[in-house]
Amino acid sequence: MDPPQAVHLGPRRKRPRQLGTSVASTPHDIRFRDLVLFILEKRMGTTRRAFLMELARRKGFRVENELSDSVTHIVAENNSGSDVLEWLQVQNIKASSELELLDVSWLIECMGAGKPVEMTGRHQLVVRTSSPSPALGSQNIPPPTVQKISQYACQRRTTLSSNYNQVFTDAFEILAENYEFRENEGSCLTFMRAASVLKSLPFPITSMRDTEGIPCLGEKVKCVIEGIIEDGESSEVKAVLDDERYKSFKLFTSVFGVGLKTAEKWFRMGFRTLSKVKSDKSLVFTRMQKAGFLYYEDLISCVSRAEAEAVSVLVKEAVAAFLPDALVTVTGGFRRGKMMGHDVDFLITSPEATEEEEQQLLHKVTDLWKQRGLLLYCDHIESTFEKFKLPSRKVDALDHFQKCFLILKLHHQRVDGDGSSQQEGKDWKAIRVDLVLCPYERRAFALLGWTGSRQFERDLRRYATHEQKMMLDNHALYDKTKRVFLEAESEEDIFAHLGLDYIEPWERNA
Ligand code: DCT
Ligand code: MG
Repeated sequence: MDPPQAVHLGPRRKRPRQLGTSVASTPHDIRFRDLVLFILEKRMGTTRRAFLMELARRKGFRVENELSDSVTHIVAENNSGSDVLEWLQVQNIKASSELELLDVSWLIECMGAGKPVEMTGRHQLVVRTSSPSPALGSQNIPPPTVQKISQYACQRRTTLSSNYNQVFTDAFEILAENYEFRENEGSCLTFMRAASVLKSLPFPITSMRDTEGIPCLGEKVKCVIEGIIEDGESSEVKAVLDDERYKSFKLFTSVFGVGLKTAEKWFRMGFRTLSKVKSDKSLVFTRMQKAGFLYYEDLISCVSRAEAEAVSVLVKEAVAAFLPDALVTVTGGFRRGKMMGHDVDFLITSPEATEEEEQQLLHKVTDLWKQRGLLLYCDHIESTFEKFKLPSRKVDALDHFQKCFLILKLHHQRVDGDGSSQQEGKDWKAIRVDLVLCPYERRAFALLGWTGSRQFERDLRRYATHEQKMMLDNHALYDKTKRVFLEAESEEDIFAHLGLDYIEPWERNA
């Protein structure tokens, strides 16, 4: 997880109210010239309309202030097709047969994708029949339901670029982390779910009214939202950031190999700084913690995308040296489009390898790096995978695939044309790398499981259990009603088995 940032809106800021009006005049380049949008204010409200207009323009859409003949798409919220036609009639405007009447869900999906998405039946507004309107085509599709935000992250699209509620989500993540440090699992989950749902909202919350109808926002959460709206900051979050225990746990768990148990122990022993911990003669450190201290500075400075790509080249070369047909895929945050990560995760699988070749691959790869002096830390976990084991019931269970947790030495890239030597002394950076190896026929489950985010994974499993009577983990999907394992060649197959719309990796940043 990325370290959450301090929440601060400055002293007693007034509610940011006139959202659209102040910014709507900024010119934007039009990228999609075939579409001319008009957003209906009726039942949507001025603020939300202004916000959506500005957002769409920023994403390269042409959006008209007034309805005119050039408009090709009308976007409405909480209106049926008949409502929109009635409104057009009152305005004395005749709807041409080319005019598309769409629910706001279409626009929101376009915003997520950064381009126009396909218009399907669930987006198109239908006209109540009795007087069939040839203008609107598709008569067989059911009327659009008002788009409800799902309580499951796997039914929401959460991209990185559009968190309009970061001031709230940062606050929730700090509170969740504090509850995690205090081993209060329930409250931790409450705030993580709240953060996750707000990350997917297509508008910023500016008043308590905006929270109506949004799932996962209980009383405790709403209290924090209210505090931030009114005071610009949360007093609870401030107290946590000042709390001795929180600060110590945050510091101690920033060391690779230090979990809650160790942090608790060091805190109880009265330690408050890492230098005091390191110099204490009575403490015994694990091999992992020793490496954690040794490469501390490198490991807390996050891995950039460029570094992840350089590591990817190293991994692909090494794997190909032993199993040329193996597929190597970057998973985790980088597959979801993140620019920074705390490590680089890889999934490796081979269609042709024998069981023995497969079992030896990761060992051969790490031996090669050891010979080349690139292996700073290595922990192999052997496979405990069994073909017919039912998927785990635990939402956070670790999988049974063979894997290794590594720290690799990544040499800095030479800058062309720059005659001077690299920075004084050290010309490399220590990078955390996870390699996971799975049987070829399980690659879709492993890929889905290792792509994350954690909240997305938790909700996929929760959804499978509670909505479909199925069991899902990183190895398999089991249908409890039919008592069969469902096979999958791709992530799309798994979503389809679960009856879910496909969510792209970059939309899984829940
Ligand atoms: N994962 C999981 N359950 C776990 C650990 C990991 O489902 N107990 C999945 C979810 C994300 C993926 O594996 C990679 O995990 P991390 O590297 O911890 O997360 P990340 O999303 O890649 O984020 P970061 O940028 O911090 O590495
Ligand atoms: Mg990762």
